[in-house]
Amino acid sequence: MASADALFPPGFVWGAATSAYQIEGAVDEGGRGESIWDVFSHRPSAIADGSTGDVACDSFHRYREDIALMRELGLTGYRFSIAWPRIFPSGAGAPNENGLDHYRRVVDALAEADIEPLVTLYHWDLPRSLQSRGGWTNRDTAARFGEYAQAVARALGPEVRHWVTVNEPWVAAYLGHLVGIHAPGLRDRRAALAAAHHLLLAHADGMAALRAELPTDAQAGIALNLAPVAPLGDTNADAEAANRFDGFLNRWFLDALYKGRYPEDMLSVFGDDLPEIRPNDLARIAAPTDFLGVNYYSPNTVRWARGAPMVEAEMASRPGVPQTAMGWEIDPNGLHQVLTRLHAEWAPGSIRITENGAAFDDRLVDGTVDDPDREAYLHDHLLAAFRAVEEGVPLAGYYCWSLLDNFEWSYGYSRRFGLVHVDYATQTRTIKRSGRWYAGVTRENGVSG
Ligand code: IFM
Repeated sequence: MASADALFPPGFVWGAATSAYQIEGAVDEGGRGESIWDVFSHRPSAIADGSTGDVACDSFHRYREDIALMRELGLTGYRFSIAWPRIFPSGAGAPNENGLDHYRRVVDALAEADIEPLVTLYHWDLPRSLQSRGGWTNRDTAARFGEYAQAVARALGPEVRHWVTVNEPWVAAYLGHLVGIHAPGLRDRRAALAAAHHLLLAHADGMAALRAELPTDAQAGIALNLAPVAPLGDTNADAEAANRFDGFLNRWFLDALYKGRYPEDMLSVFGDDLPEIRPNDLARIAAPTDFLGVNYYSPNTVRWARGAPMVEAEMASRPGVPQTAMGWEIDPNGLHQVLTRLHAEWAPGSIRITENGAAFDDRLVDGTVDDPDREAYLHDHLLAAFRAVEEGVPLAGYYCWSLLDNFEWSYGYSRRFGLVHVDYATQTRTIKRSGRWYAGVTRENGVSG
């Protein structure tokens, strides 16, 4: 790559992200208990290709090889998650030192490689035993999460400076409890709303535990999946549906976290289906954080759909807009919109793009993967992020989703997001063309225009 003309601020973190269930495998090792994803992925027809995360990328054993790849990519940051059931195999009691030791080793290896860890505590693998007590529909699960956060912070706190409590509460609540295509596979509006509130309470309890355990210079926050929402047509019905969808996806979480209240319009949309919200809940949820994690992939276009669950809106596609292999529209401007709106309306003190990337139908041919579409996607989204930085958005880091091809939830291994290709039969890793290109970005601290 020629030298960059979109140069990011000094010290900007260039990273890649993964999550435990998507890469680790080794589900029966080190005293790990079962998670809701072990149960769900083994259900017939739950996963498109019939696969599970039992082996995944085997990163539990191959983390040193993966960290060597990170070095080749020139990463300065790595976002990964802790498997809760490795630490609390049955959800409560004493923490499992074997599980903590695994992550101590990972963090030590990252330190040797001079790569800053960003640890996510909840990336969807709730211990099965907590699900049998109601999971996220039970308010008590937030308190269990607080204990888990405390145990992990106590073990890794001196070395790990950056923490995410909960990843994408919207996805965990709605895909897991309303649409039923993620664990635990429920289809129940009240369960979904309860889960959404309790996941935010878990964030609150997690933040309190992190603050109590970590050195004062540690930084913690939450990661939200955010997107601009636009109506498909020019009718009032579509415009109102888009506003409700925006309330459901973006404003519900951001107003709670940054304004200490849920949006009035959405309180009336959800009505009596909301769970108990106690007087102090919102003040706890809005306790200050150090940064916001933004996961952005695509804008959302919606149209009014009478009777569609939750907000009477359904997703649509704009004709002629290119899409990734997920069927998600490619629109880098959406990232710029998300970042500038966040800065204007909720003003987080610091932002990290904790996920951004794309699935394409990659092919390994003669030992190489030529993926110009992913390179273009990343290039254009980085330029969009750079524009936001120039306009004053306090962006401190970017983590590409994902370091490796991995278990893409209900799609199994049929969707590839990695900078690094994984041959699942042999576990051979191959850096893709986009990975080589990203190594140039991390080296130059920027992109050329
Ligand atoms: O793979 C997921 C990740 O676990 C959470 N955010 C979106 C990614 C792509 O679907």
